[in-house]
Amino acid sequence: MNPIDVEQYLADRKIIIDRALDGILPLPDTYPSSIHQAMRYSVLGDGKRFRPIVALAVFEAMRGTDRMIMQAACALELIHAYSLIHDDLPCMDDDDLRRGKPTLHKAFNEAVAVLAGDALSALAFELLAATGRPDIIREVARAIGPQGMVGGQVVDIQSEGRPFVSEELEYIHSHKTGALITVAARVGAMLAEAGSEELTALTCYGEKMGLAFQIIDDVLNIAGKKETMGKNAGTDQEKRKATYPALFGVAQSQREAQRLIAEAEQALDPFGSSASILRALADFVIERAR
Ligand code: GRG
Repeated sequence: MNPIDVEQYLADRKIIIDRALDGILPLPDTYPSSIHQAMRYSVLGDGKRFRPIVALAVFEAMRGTDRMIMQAACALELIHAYSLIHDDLPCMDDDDLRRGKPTLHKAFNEAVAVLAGDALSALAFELLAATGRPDIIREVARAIGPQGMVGGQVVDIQSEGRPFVSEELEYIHSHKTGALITVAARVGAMLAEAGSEELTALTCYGEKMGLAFQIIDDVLNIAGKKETMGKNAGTDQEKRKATYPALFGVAQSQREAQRLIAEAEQALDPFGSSASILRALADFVIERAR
């Protein structure tokens, strides 16, 4: 079998997802236009679309046929964009650069940024409702709520500038970032009607890969280039954030991410060659420079 060109795969998928997102987001001149312009500013353009790509790739590996998959995948990207907007606000990480351009509150203002996040969340759940699957709506709501993404962000903010232990760090990373990547894998599997053993294996894949994703995000914040990443580097150290490199150093953090990715790929063993693209996505997580 030919080796997978994962960069090409991601680029091809991004085009398809962006076309769908463009159709889903209200036109920029829809009244009140400032909020619709803000939503489009944050969602469209740069960004890897990793979460919807994971959902689509799992769905295809499980030979899913439900035509609502694209709506569900796009809902995950809207939620991700919402989390980035709020994460960048002055009351959170206070960043001025995201996806190679000024953060939303810099380009518009803080009120519009808060409201654009709220609006993207509402639109995401409208899309999820269109799947007709209350189980999927519940899964996503739980993954991003106080026991998921919001919970991780709360502990992240509270742990700034004070000593922290590895258990706390794992909690932050697996919740603020891992939960959405895990639920992306689960949504793809659930819409494809995967069996319970398959769902368990794909959940493990998502959890390990999601944790590794944030560890590499931490490493890139130290070792990455602002121009490549489209966001500022060095900010975690400035804010004395709870990160893997702060606790273990860069080299050990990379080894930990590699170990997690090996475990994520092990979880795919039962699927054989039908999960090749899922393995390639896992490898991308530790090889990425952005
Ligand atoms: C949205 C429910 C909800 C809650 C808001 C602000 C917040 C609570 C959570 C923050 C979560 C957050 C921003 C975690 C960081 C995740 C992360 C690694 C972002 C970067 O993801 P990439 O690299 O970015 O996929 P692109 O730009 O490629 O999409």
